[in-house]
Amino acid sequence: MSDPAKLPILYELMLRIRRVEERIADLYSEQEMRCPVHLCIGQEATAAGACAALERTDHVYSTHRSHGHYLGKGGSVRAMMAEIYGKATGCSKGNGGSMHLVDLSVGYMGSTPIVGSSIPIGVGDAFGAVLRGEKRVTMVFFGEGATEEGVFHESVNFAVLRKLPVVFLCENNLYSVYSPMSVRQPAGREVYSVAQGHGIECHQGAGNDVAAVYDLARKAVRKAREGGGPTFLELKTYRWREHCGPNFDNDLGYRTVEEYEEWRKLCPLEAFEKRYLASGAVAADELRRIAERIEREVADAVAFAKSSPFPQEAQGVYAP
Ligand SMILES: Cc1ncc(C[n+]2csc(CCOP(=O)(O)OP(=O)(O)O)c2C)c(N)n1
Ligand SMILES: [Mg+2]
Repeated sequence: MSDPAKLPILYELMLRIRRVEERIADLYSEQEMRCPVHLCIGQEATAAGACAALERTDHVYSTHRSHGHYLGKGGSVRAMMAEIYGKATGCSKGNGGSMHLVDLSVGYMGSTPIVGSSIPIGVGDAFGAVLRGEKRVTMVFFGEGATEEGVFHESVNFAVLRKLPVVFLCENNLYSVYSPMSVRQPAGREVYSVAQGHGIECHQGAGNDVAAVYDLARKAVRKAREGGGPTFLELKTYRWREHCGPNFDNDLGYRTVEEYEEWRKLCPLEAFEKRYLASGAVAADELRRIAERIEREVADAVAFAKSSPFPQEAQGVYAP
């Protein structure tokens, strides 16, 4: 780990994502949240590690699986929860829901559920930053499924050609809905190797190791900021719950229980605690205080969301 002082914040970001999403899952059956939710439980380290390498003024683009990226970039727990409840106090004024979060004040430029669609928007944003002489870096999150879309290749090609300050961050959780890699891509071909064909610097890493993610992202962000151009990072991880919704779906048979259990053992939070408590890099007391603070935050956010009013009419999404 290149920056041990960052460890507590990495833990805090991961735990916040985990606990917020677990609360969403607990409350979902009340049917007060009327939007679909794509939970990233199990994948928290990619969002936390990558976003921690960014400045507040840097920009992030996200996908249908948006909560981790939003919270990682410093989005408000209250505003996200209220958005999922469809309330006027939500970060998208209650008109977006889980898949359309936005918070310009923290550089979270938006999430969209059309797979691959935010990639060219992020690249265009980076192009704009260069044209205006702004030192901003743009990080675009997407799943490995999005790399199967033409727009991904067009975007990477353009970013390489114009040496744009973009970090392409691919969260490879092995599945696109119920389809494993084996029915989508030739055996033995790594996702990053396809990106490499565009002449972009590529790295593959352990997506459940938050310190490893942070180190890879930090290098890529620094290079982008210094005018060195884009980087593609492929981070291997695994979603624990169903593709869409609060439940577990191992009974469906599209993946094996053995595979799930293997990845369950690679829990990013447990791995962090095991490693850094043992080494003395973080103190148990400090982690407990973080956990207590997050419990209070989550309870407060749910109460805030539930007690907030619904929007009067659908307005203000595109023009604040
Ligand atoms: C253009 C487009 N095609 C198909 C879908 C349906 N869809 C929604 S999420 C998803 C899976 C995407 O997989 P991946 O990019 O790996 O992200 P993950 O869900 O694994 O995080 C698909 C196919 C969509 N939303 N948009
Ligand atoms: Mg996937």
